[in-house]
Order: sequence, then C-alpha cells, then structure tokens
Amino acid sequence: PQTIYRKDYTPPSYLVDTVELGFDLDPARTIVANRLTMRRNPASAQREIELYGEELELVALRLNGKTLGKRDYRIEGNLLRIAHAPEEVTLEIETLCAPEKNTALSGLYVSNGNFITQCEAEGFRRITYFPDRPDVMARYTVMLRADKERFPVLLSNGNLVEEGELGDGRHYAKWEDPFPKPSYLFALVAAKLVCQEEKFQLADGREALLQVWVEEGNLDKTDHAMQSLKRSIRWDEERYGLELDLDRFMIVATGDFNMGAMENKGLNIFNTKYVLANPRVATDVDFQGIEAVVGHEYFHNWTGNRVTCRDWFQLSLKEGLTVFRDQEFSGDMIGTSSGRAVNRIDQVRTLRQVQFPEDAGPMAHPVRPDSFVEINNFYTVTVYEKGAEVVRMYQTLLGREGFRKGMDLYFERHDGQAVECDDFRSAMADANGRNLDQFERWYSQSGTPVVQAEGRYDESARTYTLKLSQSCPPTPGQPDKLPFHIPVAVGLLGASGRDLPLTIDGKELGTTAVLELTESEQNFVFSGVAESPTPSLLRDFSAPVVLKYGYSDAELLHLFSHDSDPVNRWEAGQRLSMERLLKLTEVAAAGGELSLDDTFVEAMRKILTDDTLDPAFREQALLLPSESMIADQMDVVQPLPIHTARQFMRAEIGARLHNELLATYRSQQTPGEYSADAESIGRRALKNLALAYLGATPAEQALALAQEQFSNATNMTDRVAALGALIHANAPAAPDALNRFYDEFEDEALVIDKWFAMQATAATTDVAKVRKLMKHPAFNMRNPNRVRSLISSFCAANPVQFHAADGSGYAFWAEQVIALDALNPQIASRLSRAMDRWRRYTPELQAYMKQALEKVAGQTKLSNDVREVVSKALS
Ligand code: B3K
Ligand code: ZN
Repeated sequence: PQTIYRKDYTPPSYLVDTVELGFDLDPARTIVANRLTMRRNPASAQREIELYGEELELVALRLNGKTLGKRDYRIEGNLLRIAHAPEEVTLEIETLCAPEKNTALSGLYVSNGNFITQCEAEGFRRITYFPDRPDVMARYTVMLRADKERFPVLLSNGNLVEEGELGDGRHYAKWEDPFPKPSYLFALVAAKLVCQEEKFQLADGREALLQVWVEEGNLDKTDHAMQSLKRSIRWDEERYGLELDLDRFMIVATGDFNMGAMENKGLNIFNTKYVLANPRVATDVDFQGIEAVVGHEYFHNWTGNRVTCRDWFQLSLKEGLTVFRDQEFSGDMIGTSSGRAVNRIDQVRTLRQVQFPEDAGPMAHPVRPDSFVEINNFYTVTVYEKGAEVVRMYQTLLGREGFRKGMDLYFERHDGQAVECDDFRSAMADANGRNLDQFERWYSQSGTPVVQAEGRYDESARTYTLKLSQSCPPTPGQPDKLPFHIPVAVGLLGASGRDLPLTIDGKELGTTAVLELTESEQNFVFSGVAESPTPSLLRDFSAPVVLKYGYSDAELLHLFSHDSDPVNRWEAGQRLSMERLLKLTEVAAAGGELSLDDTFVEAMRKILTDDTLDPAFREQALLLPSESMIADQMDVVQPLPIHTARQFMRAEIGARLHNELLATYRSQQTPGEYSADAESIGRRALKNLALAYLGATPAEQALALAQEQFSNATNMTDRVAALGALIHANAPAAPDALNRFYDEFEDEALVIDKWFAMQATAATTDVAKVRKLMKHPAFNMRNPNRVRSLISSFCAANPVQFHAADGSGYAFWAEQVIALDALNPQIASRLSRAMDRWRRYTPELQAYMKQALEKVAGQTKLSNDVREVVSKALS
C-alpha cells in the first residue's frame, strides 16, 4: 500500500461549482446520475481532471454533452483521469452500485432495510466518481427516487424543494443545499422512519424545524436527543455568537454505524447509541454521551462545515476544536464548579488511559500527522482528544475572552474556506497580538512531553523557586524533539491548606498562576512567600503532559484534603493509590503477602464521609486507576498481578470502610422519578461505587443488596450497576440475573449490547466463553455495535483473559481481525489496535503476540486499514 505525505499536497486541478445528483434507489442495484459543472483551478499546475471512484460500475461518461469513449479517459486504481479537457466543463457520469452488498458501511449502504450514507473520509467515491477531497467545495442538488412503501422518508442535505409521486409505487424528493460543501459532508437517507419534530426560535428571530428520525418503536426514546440539540443551538449562539444557518436540522439514528455520529450538513446521521435514551434502557453515562455527541455534531456546522479542512492531515483543525467545544458545552450544562471538575477529570482519565498509550506506541503520530496509509486509521484519540487539549491551551494562554477574539477572527477570515491548522493558530495569535510560533510544535511533534518540577523554599528571602524542565521521548520517525510551549498552572498551598497569594517579578497573580514553559529548563521565582508551601502543579490539567515531582506521602495527603483545585485534589488521590498499586503489583508478582496501610484507608474514609463534597466528586476521588493505567506505569506489564493487586485494594477498602460505604449507599439513594441532572447522576454514581466496593468483599450482605437493587431498580443505571456487582463477584445469582436481564430487554439492541459487554469484561470470561457468546442468536458479526460490545470489549477491557498465559486470547484476536477485515475494514482495524503495546509484555507473551500479529500480516488479502496497523506494530 501507498503512503500519502502531507508535504506532497497539491491544489485540485479543477474546482466544482455545482453538483446535481439523481438516485434511483434499489438495494441491489442503485443508479447514480451525477452532473458536475467544473472549471480549471488557476492555482493548479495539473491540467487533467482527476476523479476518484471505488466499487463502482461506470455506465456512461459525457463531457460537455459528448460521450467519452475508452480512449478519452484512463482509470488507474481508484483514479479516473481525463486529459485535454477545456477550461470549463459539464461532466455527466452514470454509475451503478450495490448498497446491500456494502458491509464496510462506507458510502451508500443498507441498514435494517433503510438506505444510509457515510462519506467521511472517502466514502463519497463509493457513490459516484468525484474529486473526493475536502478542499473541493460545491453546491449540491439531490433528487431521490425510491419505492414509496419501503422507503417513505427521503432525506438529504439542506432544504426540501419538491416532492411527489412517480407512479408504479415510486416517489421522489428533491433537496437543495444552499451552502458549498466538501463531498464528505454529503448524506442521504431513504427509509421507513418516524420523527419527533419541533419548531425552534433562533437568536435572530428565525424559526428552524428540528427533527429526530428513528425507527417506529423508538419514538419514546428521542426526547433527550431533542433537548440536547436545542441546548446545543442555544449554547453556540450565546458562547460563540454562532447561529444555525439552515431552516431545517435533522438527526437520523441508525443501528449499523462505524462510529458515533456524522456531521453531514443539515442531516446528521447517528449511531442509535448516541440518540436513543429513556431511563428504562439508558444509563446516566449514556444520557451524558448523547448530550455530548449531539452537541459535537451540531458544533461541527461551524467548525468543520462552514470552515473545513484543506486536506485530511488537518483533521484535528475540525475535530480537536469541536471536541473542545463539546467539552466546554458539557461543562457549562453542568454549571457548578465541582461538576465542571468532574467533567474535566473524565477528560484527563481518557487521555491517560488511551491517548498517552497511543503516543507511546507504534501508531504514535502528531496531532497533525505527516503521513498515512489509510486516513480512517487517523480518527484517533490523538487527533481528537489531544487535539482538544491543544485548543484548550490557547484558551489557557489567552484567557476566555482572548480565545473568543481568536475564534471571531478565524470565522471572519475563513468562512467558506478549506484551511489548515496553521490558519487557526494564526487567527489566535493575530487576534491577541501574540507570537505563537513555538506553539506549532504541539501540531508537529508526537509523543507525550514530560515536565519535571523541583521546588526550593528560601526562608530568609521568603522566595519559592520552581524549576521546571521538559523533555519528550522519541516516537516513530521523530527521535529528537524541540521544547514545547507549555502552560503550567500553579498554586501554592500553605500549611493550613489555603492557597497562598502569588507574586512573580512584582506582579500579583492571584492564587493560580499560568507559567509559560518554553525552554528545556526554566526557573520561576515567587516572592513574598510566607511559609514553605506545597506546590499544586498543572492545575485543571493545564497541558497534556506527564508531570513529575517528588511528592512525599504527606504532601499528597495535604493536597488530597485541601487543594482548592478539584482536579489536582483528585490527582493527589490518584498518585497515592497508584504508588500503592504498583508496590502491591510487585508483591503479588513475587507471590508475597499483600497489605494496605492505614494512612491511605483513612484518607479514603475522609473523602467518602465528607458531606461538604459533591457526591460526583467523591465518586471520582474514590475510583482507583484502571488496570490499563497501572500497566502503563510498568516497564514489563504483568496483567495478572495487576489484577490481583487492584482487586485486593478494592476488597480492603470495601472491608475496612464497610460501615461508611453502607451508610453512603443508603444516604445517596435518588427516590422518585428518574432525572438525568448532574446532582442525581453524582448521587447514583457514588451509591453504585459504594455497592461495587462492598461487592468486592466476601460479605454476603453486599450481594443481597445487589440482588435487591437489581430486582427493584427503576432505571438502567442502577440495573447495570447491580448486575455488574453480581457478575464481578461471580455471585451464584449472577447467571439467573443475566438471563432475566436478557429476557426483559431482548428487543432493545442497545441494552443487549450491554449484556454482551458485561460478560465480555468479566474476569471469569475466557476465550471459550466469548466463542460461545458469538454463537448466541443475538450476536451479529456485521453489526459494529455488537462486535464492539463482545469482541472489542474482550480484547481491550478484559486484560487478564485476553493476555492468558497460553496465548489463546491473541490467537482469537487474529482470527477475528481476519474475519472482520473481509466484512468491514474500519472495524477490523480498530480491533487490530488491541495489540499496539505488545512489546511491553513478558517475553513469553510477546512471542505469542508476535505470532498473532504475523499471522494477520501474512494474509494475502488484507485491507490497507489493517495492513497499516499491524505492519507498524511489527516494525
Ligand atoms: N467526523 C466524524 C467521524 C468520521 C470518521 C470517518 N472514519 C464524526 C465526528 O467526529 O464528529
Ligand atoms: Zn467530530
């Protein structure tokens, strides 16, 4: 396969003004008529027309009315080239495709009898020949024709301009999108669906029609998505002055989707997982996920659609920015400062759990990659979540107002254009009169920077000197790194636990100072420091780095009890637990006896019983680092001892805080009608964490509680928490509970996904059990949600069994990657990433992992997607 480089970018040879598409929709054989008006791009040296096409049968090709013969064009792989074309052309292209055979779910496909499209990144070329690249923006008119009975609803981007009957049971609808857009934002839906709709008043007085389209049985699960959409529209108006630019905004839910959702202009298409919710079937986390994703896709209308990417290397321009926007939206919707902190803590957890490992593995790449084989492999946590951190750092450096000025200038300069990450950085710099040249390294250098801090208090001078130094480990293709521009937010705590006032160079900086670390090493001198302080570093996680400081236990306990920055308060607790977990793992590996110190248990007790703290925060503070986070701290990963150590710690906390946990369990009930507000969510989270800790002990009482909760719960959050406690304790009641759960929710696909996932991640579930579950009638290899819930959950979130000593987990992985690749390369490729960090395991495990990787790599028929991942892992 061919590697594509950012440095090789050239402008498109022809620009497209208008696109008229006609679809005769038939699952087996769809005819697509495409009429393009194009003109030569003066900015291009290339004179041939270049069109991409994939899995298409070309029926006819006409240029300015004249049919082209085989000699007038060349097809090489996915490229169709026409030489000697005039300056201005009208191209007419007729092609055939077979949506029902499309199991890759890219382009036009059939999901549960409905036509759905997914074009980002390069799916449009599976619908028709086209200059399918994001810097070609055109105006689209779309005519859809289909059987009326089977496909009563016909949707596309923009505004509906005409609809009617065609005779012989067919009907049509014509859609026009007034805004020029890149082809990856094209969408159509032809389906049997129903909708919840509402007129919504926009800030400028206009009314927009909002619709959420679902299958008939799901109309009772659309409220939350609709509410989330309205809140998103309002929020973007208020926070950024950005308005909805269409009269109509539609969301369509489909059960077969490769990712979460897609921001097609005016016609967002969603995985059902991010639309459907009511208390009976969806958990608190599902409710929050829906709000975030509905927001995310809506916000793309400005950051992504109105201003789009010049090329796919710039993906983070829209994704990092839009993730940042949805994060801020979620934070604002919670409102309280501790609620915001909990939201932030979740983001930090994701970064550490998924992005840091990516940055340290074979697939490490900069936020703006320099090359790729398959672009679909680069919709990563680095591009998305690290990209969002990069955007957040502008806000930390420039302040909220400065950031808004930068956003305003960005839209003023680039509305309607396809631009680069550098254009965003320039807008931020220019709007604030700042030089952000060095900041560019956050886009070009991969790897997670390490910031080392050392503090020295001078009692006689009353100064505190903070020495910060930075480095960044080598990553594939980047052995050496230059210093980053890192905002380090710092506070100093006195012995009483209160923040000390901060002064540097005579400037008063309040109680949190944003230090700018730009060199490999820098000293920052705080003056007028009355006592020897405890530093609170990287407050609110002000940069995506690993922070090293030789904290003593006493200092961490001080921060854990007092830090005014809730994220760092949580962080101190994580450090306390991590240190202990690593030691316990060592002891467990050596077969020694495990023990946990009182100091730690007391610190946990204090947090658990501190009623002045929000339940949501307490839950976060009491949650131990995951097994994969522990693994990440070890030179040689040993999954079983890690599991043993963490289970031991959970059981100790459960036993030694038994009374407090029980009291918490009882006091945090949320009686009455279910509500997905932040406070109730926090209470349920804390209550269910208490249940989980109690369930980690052998006490019978805990299982009785879980059983009772399972039977009496009136919402899915409490249901799955109870079921999870039973499963994880391997309780005698677990199998029966699982069966009851299945019978009750058999018709709710998203709940059955949970049923599979809970079993896939149980420490008692081995490969044989997973294979058995794959034979269950409800399992379906073609449905991405199902595959993720069973196969991917097992490979990515059941470390003990996946890394079984006999290598059976890896053999299973290879088999499934190969089987999936034949159906859906994107899903196969995601799964193939489960082996990313294989070099960090014991030599015995490594040997098995290598064997499995080589088995996949040795397949003659393999997609570029999987090929890229496994060959990078092996190289
Ligand atoms: N932009 C889409 C992701 C498309 C993934 C293509 N493999 C969803 C989003 O980020 O909003
Ligand atoms: Zn996005």
